[in-house]
Amino acid sequence: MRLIVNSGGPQAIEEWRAQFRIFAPELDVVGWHENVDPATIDYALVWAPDTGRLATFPNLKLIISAGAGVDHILADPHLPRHLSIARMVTSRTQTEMAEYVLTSALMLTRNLKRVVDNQARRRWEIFDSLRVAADVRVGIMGLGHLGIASAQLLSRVGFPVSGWSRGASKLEGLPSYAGQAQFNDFLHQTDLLVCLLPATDATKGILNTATLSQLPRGASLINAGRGAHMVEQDIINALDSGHLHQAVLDVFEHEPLPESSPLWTHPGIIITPHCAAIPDRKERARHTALLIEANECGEPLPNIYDPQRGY
Ligand code: NDP
Ligand code: OXD
Repeated sequence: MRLIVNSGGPQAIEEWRAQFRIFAPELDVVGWHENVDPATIDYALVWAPDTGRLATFPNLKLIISAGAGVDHILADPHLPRHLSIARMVTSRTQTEMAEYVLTSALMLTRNLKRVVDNQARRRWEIFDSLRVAADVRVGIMGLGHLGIASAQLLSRVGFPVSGWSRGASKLEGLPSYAGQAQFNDFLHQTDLLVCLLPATDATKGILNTATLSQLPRGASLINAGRGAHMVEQDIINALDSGHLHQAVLDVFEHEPLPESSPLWTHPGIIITPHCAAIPDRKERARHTALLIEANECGEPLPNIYDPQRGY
């Protein structure tokens, strides 16, 4: 059985092979850059495949996303639509994301960006009043694997947490809101908005002026969903007007974020380079091996992209 891997570039292929030797020694692992007979490919583990390449594998059985999102795969207009796409969501992905959101929430709560900027200017500034987690109501957009894990961790630390999703919530013991009808009610009671939505037609540009203006003045934002969720100029305008206090942004419309982007130098923005949750190759090889084994046995696979829902 043969797996083709497009994740981490040619320099990563030897590590992928080493990991698969542990978790699926029978698998023949080839790199995306290698010249192989397309008819011999059974499985593909991919991040952003070149347009049309997946369609050249006539015997492909399953596409496995190297990440939790699939937007980078769906972007291919020649994608073989009859094939299932498995999303890479592991317990490690959930832990990494939850800890990213917690770290960011605490940085925003304690105004750490301002402290670090002050250090660069040798400025000793004491803030009048300190906030603690219990003072900051966190609202999480998207209550899937990552939203729920983040909600649970933040809640354990003392943040009052609520969530918003498309359908009925799975947030046990915490307030939640559903659908467009309850969106504004959700925003009105949110001091720190966290976006962990998938990129779909319905969520594109959702972090815009209309949404942000429903938050209480002085609220903050964390976006670790996708860059496509943000109207970047609307976020800058909300920060400049003081309606939004600060933002931690991990994902961007164009990645890497271009050097010319005004987001880099905005005093109210902390930028991280799309690194909120990246399980290591060992974890992803282990998960991929389990998926392939289950698929070969005809068992149902977890976290399959649903084209009807769009995520
Ligand atoms: P899931 O599919 O498990 O959950 C998605 C959640 O979003 C669900 O609660 C769903 O609602 C909700 N949702 C979808 N569409 C809408 C809508 N139109 N309105 C309201 N709610 C909506 O996804 P994951 O938690 O596994 O991942 C979420 C996203 O996180 C990924 O798609 C990816 O973009 C991003 N990500 C970012 C990473 C990073 O490093 N920055 C790493 C990994 C993922 P319902 O519960 O009703 O279905
Ligand atoms: C993912 C990501 O989708 O890293 O896993 O963004």
